[in-house]
Amino acid sequence: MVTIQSKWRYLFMFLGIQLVVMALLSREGYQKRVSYFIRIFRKPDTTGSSGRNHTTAGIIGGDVYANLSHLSKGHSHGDDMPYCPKTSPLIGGPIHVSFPSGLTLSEVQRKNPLVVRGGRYRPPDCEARHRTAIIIPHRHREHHLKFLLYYLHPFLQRQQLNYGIYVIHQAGNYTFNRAKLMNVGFREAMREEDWDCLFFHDVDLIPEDDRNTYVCDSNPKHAAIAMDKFGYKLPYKMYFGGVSALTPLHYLKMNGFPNNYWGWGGEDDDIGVRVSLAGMYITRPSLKAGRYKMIKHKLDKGNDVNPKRFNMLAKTRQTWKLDGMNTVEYEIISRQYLPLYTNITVNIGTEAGLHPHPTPPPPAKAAGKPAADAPAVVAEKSPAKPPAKQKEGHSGK
Ligand code: BGN
Repeated sequence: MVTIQSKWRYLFMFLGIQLVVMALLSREGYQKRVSYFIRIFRKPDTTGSSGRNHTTAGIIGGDVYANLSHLSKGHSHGDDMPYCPKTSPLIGGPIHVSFPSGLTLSEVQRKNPLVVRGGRYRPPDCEARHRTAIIIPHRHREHHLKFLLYYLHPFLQRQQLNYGIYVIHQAGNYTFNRAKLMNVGFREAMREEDWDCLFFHDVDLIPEDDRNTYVCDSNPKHAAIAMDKFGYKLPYKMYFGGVSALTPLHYLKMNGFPNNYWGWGGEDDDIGVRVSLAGMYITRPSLKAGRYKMIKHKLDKGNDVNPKRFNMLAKTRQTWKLDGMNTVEYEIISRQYLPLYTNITVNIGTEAGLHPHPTPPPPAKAAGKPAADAPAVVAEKSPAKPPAKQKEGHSGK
């Protein structure tokens, strides 16, 4: 009888303990759920000045300027400076990216006191292990450039790089040519400094994690692997667009980028194909680190979709050695060493060449009528439909 009673007692005690444990566990779950909902409804910090908060995909992001406040101008770059550590202690992982209205270039300048003329920087307290040039093709995107500079400068400083930012600005109104501008950027940047890595960077892509280090790999690297516009994953296996990193040797081995893709699309795929044709392969950071936010915009004027891109891409195997760094022609119009970047304005000509022949004036005008409405140089515009097959590929070079 006694034993039966004590058995019951133990059973009740056991059930009691179970109940208490269950209550505690459910309370913890409840707290998690409550704090999850509180975070969803909390207004995001648009100034980016405080600790950490959430991006649209739910990843916690910190202020990109947070780790930089203690760096000061005080140090001089002597011979006795130690090398920076292999992994920068300033790296913080996810970065909160937002686009507050009212940001100005002078505000960006104020927040980056250690950046010098031409958009150059070296860590003040150690000798950088890497020298990286950022090449940004550009036209009519001042608004995007301002945000990119706002995020990129501190991002690169956190990585303790010796870096320079080059903006390659296409002069005139002829169709945009992203890849040719990259070739110009490569040559002009290498003329100035012995960079050991070049990052070819779209103006509208903001890196969201500073573990995505802007240094080169032993093979060409595709850095923009997880963009918000593609749901933070690669849109297709061979994608090489947005941001890529090559050493000067990689670049020359693949004869640089193509010069003949005028307008939107295909040039990045051509570059990806060149990588493998030159006997190299594409490396990538992790999906976690290679995250980018794209600044939303409409398709630009002067950058219409290139209807020739399919045919051109089909011929990369035949064309890559004939068109690229070995044939690039351009004229530098100006080179300005601005506080936050080096601005190189360049004439890259048109599909008809660097100095297309002016079309002969129509007979009536030649016979004495003033030709006030005739432009001095008439540039051929790319046709809306792909022309006959033999005209594809090399256009005017
Ligand atoms: C692809 C484009 C790329 C572009 C990506 C992402 C082409 C060539 C088709 C054979 N490629 O479709 O240039 O970066 O989409 O937008 O259009």
